[in-house]
Amino acid sequence: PLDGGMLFPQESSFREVKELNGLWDFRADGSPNRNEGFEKAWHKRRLTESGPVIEMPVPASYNDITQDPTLRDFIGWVWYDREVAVPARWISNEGTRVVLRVGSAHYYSIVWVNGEKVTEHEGGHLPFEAEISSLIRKEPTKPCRITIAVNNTLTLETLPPGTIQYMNDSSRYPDGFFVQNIHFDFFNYAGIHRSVLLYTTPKVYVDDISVETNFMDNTGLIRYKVSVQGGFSNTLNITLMDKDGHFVASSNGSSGGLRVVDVKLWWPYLMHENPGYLYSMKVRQHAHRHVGDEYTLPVGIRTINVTNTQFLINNKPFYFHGVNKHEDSDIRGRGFDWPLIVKDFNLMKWLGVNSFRTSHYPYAEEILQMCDCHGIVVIDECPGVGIKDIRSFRNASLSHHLVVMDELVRRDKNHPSVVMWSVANEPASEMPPDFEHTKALDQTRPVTYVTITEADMDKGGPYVDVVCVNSYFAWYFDQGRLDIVPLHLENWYRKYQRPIIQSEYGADAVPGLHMDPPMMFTEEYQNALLQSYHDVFDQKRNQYFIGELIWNFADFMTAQGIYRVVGNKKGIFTRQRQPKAAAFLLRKRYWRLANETG
Ligand code: BDP
Repeated sequence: PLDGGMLFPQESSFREVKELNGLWDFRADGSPNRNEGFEKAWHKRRLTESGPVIEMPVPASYNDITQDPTLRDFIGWVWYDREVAVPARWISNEGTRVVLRVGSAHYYSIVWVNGEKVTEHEGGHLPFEAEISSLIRKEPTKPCRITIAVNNTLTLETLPPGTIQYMNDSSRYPDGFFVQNIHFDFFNYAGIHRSVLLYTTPKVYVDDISVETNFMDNTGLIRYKVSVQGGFSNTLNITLMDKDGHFVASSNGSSGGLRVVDVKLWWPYLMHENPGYLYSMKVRQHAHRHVGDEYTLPVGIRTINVTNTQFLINNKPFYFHGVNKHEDSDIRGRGFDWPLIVKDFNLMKWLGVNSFRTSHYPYAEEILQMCDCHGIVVIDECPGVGIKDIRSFRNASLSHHLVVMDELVRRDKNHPSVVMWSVANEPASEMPPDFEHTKALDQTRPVTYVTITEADMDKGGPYVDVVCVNSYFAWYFDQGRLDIVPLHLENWYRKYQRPIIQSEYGADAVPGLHMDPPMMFTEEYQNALLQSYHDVFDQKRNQYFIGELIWNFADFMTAQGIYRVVGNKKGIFTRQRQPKAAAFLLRKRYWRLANETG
């Protein structure tokens, strides 16, 4: 089990947040053994003192920021550093706890403050933090120096996994030549991808909150658990307010229940005229001889249930019509970017999307918060992608996979928008991943994994609550032959007598390429392929078939290869978020589905 909670940093009368985004000093360690930074202890001084630096924006992937191809394709340690002025009141007040938090960095990170190591963390896409109160009080008058070293090397133990192959044949390769082998289809962007923050809490603080919700007739029920750390808390008051700030219910103690009369349920957008209804649960603790603390958690009251044939939200059948996404865009790579996030939400609403899957890793918390508010339903996926080597998965990555699921559930458990966990995408199908662990972590949500189309090989289906299947008929198989689509889909949907989501299907289209009759890579072919799948979906809807998620919302960057023309072009929007013809087809379909399925 993990040590402590991971509540999203929040400002209140008792807490402050200071963003450290902007320009950091940066250097990639290009030394032959990629280890000069540690040998020369770059963290002991400002990075400018150990050699040349460049400016690097945080948050952003570093890969596409410069004109240097070696930085784009760099593998190894990169170093970031900056100084920050810490407010005097944080230092002088011994009752203030100061925490340094990194929203995510890819892949392995080590963090120092004033030359002292404060934490290290394995894995991208999830936050990590360290309390630094005593360190900043050691040298109260000096600015505080933060150094972060990040290594993007993928191994058989990382998620996603990867291997590095050295080419020793000196007649064919220069000295030290190596290639990285990966089995996932997106660029291995690296760097500090989400905000770096300093935040404060009182010494005795609300460390974690968990809620589970239910309802009966008109009464909602919230069961909560609160953990307080740092000392003894005298009293814990819980107050629930509605959207307008009116009092609804209250309770005391570290666990208990709140009854909500005339409950307003959290509904997905398009199912109800008030989608995404959120209550505010204010948790206040009063500690003996210390300042109190307060944290307010948005809470949506809803239930999720899966029957043999249906996915139920608040006991009503829910049909997923949505997209798969990536955190990906020009220049910033996987770096957090508000304009992009808001644009994507606007595009999803324009399309009539009611759901998406966080393919193939956890997305920023701010995105989930927006989904909570807007009533957009999320399938929350862990970075278990590209697991093709069965032996390595069983031995090495499996234990790491469990920790990543722990971290994912800890971070996202309270989001009403998150309705299902996805433990892996297309793992070697002979070796389905461990579902029981995730089930034990969260009994309130179904668990799935995403399988590929070889129907007879799939072994995971029987274990999951919902079967998610990716198919690329008439694309990777039987190229150009749309007439085979119905037969193959039929084989798949017949296999399991349980709810099925078509979790991926699609075709690359190079925007502006036209041909009629349609040929592969044209906008016409993308449309025709989608249409041939839709015809089958429409026949299957209401008999096990509970959803369709297009691959992909937008074009995205990948490694270079003969299958990819500057990235994957299966987007219905370009990487710059302009529509291809398929976006209009989808838009028509999704709004029709919205009217038919409620
Ligand atoms: C699927 C993968 C996805 C790829 C897609 C494709 O899940 O990550 O991008 O194929 O090939 O199998 O476009």
